[in-house]
Amino acid sequence: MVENKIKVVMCCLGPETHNRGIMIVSSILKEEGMEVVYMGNTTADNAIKAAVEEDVSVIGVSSLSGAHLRTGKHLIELLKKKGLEKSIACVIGGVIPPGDVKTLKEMGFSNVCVSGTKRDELVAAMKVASASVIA
Ligand code: B12
Repeated sequence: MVENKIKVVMCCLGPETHNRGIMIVSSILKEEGMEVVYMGNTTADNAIKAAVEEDVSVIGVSSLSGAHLRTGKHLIELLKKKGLEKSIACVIGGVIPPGDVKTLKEMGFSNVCVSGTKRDELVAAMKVASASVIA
């Protein structure tokens, strides 16, 4: 059986200057056979528009500078406002304190990948997120 290729939008939301995380994770996902729509710094609105246009199942957000709760909340709220929360899953990663992981999951993130997350765990997080959406 041919497995459908997982397609992911990768972005940083807001004025995030840390781009090593998003570049490294994007490369890993590509090496693992996923299709990555690399957006770099963008807005939540543009990330969602790209996800719809490109028909992706997961939006991956990289956040290292500490704005993950604010930008994450805005992304999830916007996705819900557009009625897309069941067809696009969100995964966030970066420098995220352990105490915020639960908050982000309660907000609606399918998974949260903190510093030091291993390659296999990153790939698994994307696969689980992608499998959770309604095509
Ligand atoms: C290098 C660096 C910089 C460089 C960035 C260079 C670049 N082009 O990326 C420069 C010098 C520009 C910089 C600037 C700043 N930095 Co800086 N920086 C760092 C440093 C030392 C390393 C970050 C890095 O590149 N890591 C490499 C990545 C690959 O490692 P990683 O995070 O472990 O990545 C894993 C996970 O995060 C996850 N992941 C990451 N993204 C994603 C996305 C998805 C979808 C998934 C699934 C997983 C995932 O997977 C990766 C693999 O396991 C960290 C300290 C640290 N040790 O983290 C501080 C750090 C991130 N910086 C910090 C700060 C405060 C700043 C500044 C605000 C400083 C200032 N006052 O100007 C500015 C940022 C301004 C802004 N608005 O963005 C703080 C952030 C504090 C916080 N989060 O609460 C840190 C933690 C330092 C500290 N201990 O205080 N920084």
